[in-house]
This record gives sequence, structure tokens and C-alpha cells, in this order.
Amino acid sequence: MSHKAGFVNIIGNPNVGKSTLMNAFIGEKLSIITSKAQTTRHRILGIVNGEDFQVILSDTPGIIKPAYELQASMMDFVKSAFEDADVLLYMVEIGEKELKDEVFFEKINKSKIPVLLLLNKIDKSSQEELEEQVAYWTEKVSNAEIYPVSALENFNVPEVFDRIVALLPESPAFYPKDQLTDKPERFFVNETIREKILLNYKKEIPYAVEVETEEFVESDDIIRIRSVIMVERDTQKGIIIGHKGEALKRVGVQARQDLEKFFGKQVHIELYVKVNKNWRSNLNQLKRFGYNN
Ligand code: GDP
Ligand code: K
Ligand code: MG
Repeated sequence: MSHKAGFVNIIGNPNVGKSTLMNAFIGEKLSIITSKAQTTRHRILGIVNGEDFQVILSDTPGIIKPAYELQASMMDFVKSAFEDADVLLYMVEIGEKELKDEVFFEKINKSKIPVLLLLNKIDKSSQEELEEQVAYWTEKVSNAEIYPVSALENFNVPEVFDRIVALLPESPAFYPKDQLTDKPERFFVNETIREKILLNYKKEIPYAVEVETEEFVESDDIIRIRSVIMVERDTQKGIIIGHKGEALKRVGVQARQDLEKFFGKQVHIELYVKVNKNWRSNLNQLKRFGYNN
């Protein structure tokens, strides 16, 4: 049986309905939805699995000018998901056009990645307005396929999803099919720490390591994180920690810097190392890492 998998990036100004759409895709509440602009500062990863597909979605902050810098830092943060996205969803809402940036249009029009322009909140518009807007966007983003949708009312959402799957390349799944999706921030922290481990140690170490974030507590001005790095042997624990704890400290500092940029908040991160001989084969342990729900 053929299988499709790939990365989908959702972009658009704040409050156009990106999170609502993502939740509609995923079928459960995943990201924070609010009418306040710029609430979604996190890059939240959601994964929708089917028997023969895996769609990996990210929801990013707005693309209006003040967000550009933030976006740039996010871009090098998760380069692969961004640059190697297989499908780009560009969401706008009915009535929105003044805020647009010509540079951005150009980028869209030159995109090698297929772009679906989702004209959202059509439940609020008249037929006439809808037609007028479709004409406007057809002219602006000549390169995109345009879909009028209502993320809130699920109008045309399944069709968009089917189109996404159709556009994805043939590929095995990137993440275990039963990957946890209800704690995306933790998942993201784990991936960040794992990346830093990859950067700081020789090859055999990263493969012997699993990261689990046990605590992720967010308040107004700080996020407190505690994560455990699981290794299989005592010797690996020693290597991870390093002389006077310096190696582990470096991993922590690098992870913190990235996470602060990413979350736009101060981050306090506590890392510790645990030896767990069979983490790889022990199913119960795997469950704790979120591979079962
Ligand atoms: P985001 O900032 O792009 O992630 O936008 P959100 O998903 O947080 O949505 C912002 C606001 O728009 C929320 O109040 C949503 O309920 C509302 N919204 C989203 N989609 C629709 C839609 O299709 N129709 C209507 N009427 N409201 C919507
Ligand atoms: K929002
Ligand atoms: Mg959002």
C-alpha cells in the first residue's frame, strides 16, 4: 500500500483562524484559540495520522511586519519544517487585504512548494463579497490554489485536507503513528534538547539517548522546564554530563537560548540524566515517552 507523509506550514496574520483550522484538522483542541492578536507565539506541531498518510502541521505567528523578526528566528530554528515544507497553507480572512506585504506576495508567487490560499470566515460574508475577494486573491497570488473555507464551521475543510494529502509525497511516516499530540510544547522541547545533544556529542551518544520533558510550566513571564535525558549505560551518563558537568550545562544553555527565542519568553531549564538500561525495548517506558497516545 502506498503511504504519503510530509510537512505543512500554516501561515497568515494573527486571528485569521490558523489555530481553528488546525484544530479542525486534528479534531481536538491543540493550540490556544483566542481573539487577542499574537496569542499564538508558539510553533505548535500537530500530527494527523491516517492509515496511509501522516500530515505534520505547524502553526506559526503572524506574517505582518512586526512579526518578521520573530519569524526569521523561527525560520532558522526549524528550518527543515519551513524550507522543506511540502505544502504551504496561506490563510487570509474575508475582508482582509490592506495589511498585505508585496514582498510576501512575491515570495508566495515564486514558491516552489504548492500553496493553498485559504480564504477563511466565509460564513460571515455574502456571496457577492466572496466573489469579489476570490477575484482579488486570484490576481494577487497567481501561484496559489484558492479555497474559500470556514474553519469554524468546517466548511470546505475536509476538501482542503484531502487536497493536502494528495499533494504530499510518497513517504513513510516521519513520527511514530501514535505520537503524542496533546502536549506539543513538551514534544518540541524534547526535540530541541535532542538536537543540542546531536550537536555536542559523538555519533553513538545521540542514538542511545531519549529525552522526556517532565515539567513544562508556563507563567506570564517565564517558562519552567525540567527534562530528563535517558541513557542506556553509566558510561554514557558520564559522557553526557561531562567534566564538572560542563557538557550537560552547554546543552542546557544552547537549548534554553533556542527555546527563549522560540517561545518569546524567559526559559528556565533543568536537565538531568538517568540511566535506564532498557528504555529502547521497554514498552512501558515508551508509553511514558508518549508513543502510545
Ligand atoms: P489565529 O491567530 O490565526 O490562530 O486565529 P484563531 O484560530 O485563534 O482565530 C481567531 C478568531 O477567529 C477566533 O475568535 C475564532 O473563533 C475566529 N474564527 C476562526 N475561524 C473562523 C471562521 O471560519 N469563521 C468565523 N466567523 N470565525 C472564525
Ligand atoms: K490568535
Ligand atoms: Mg493561532
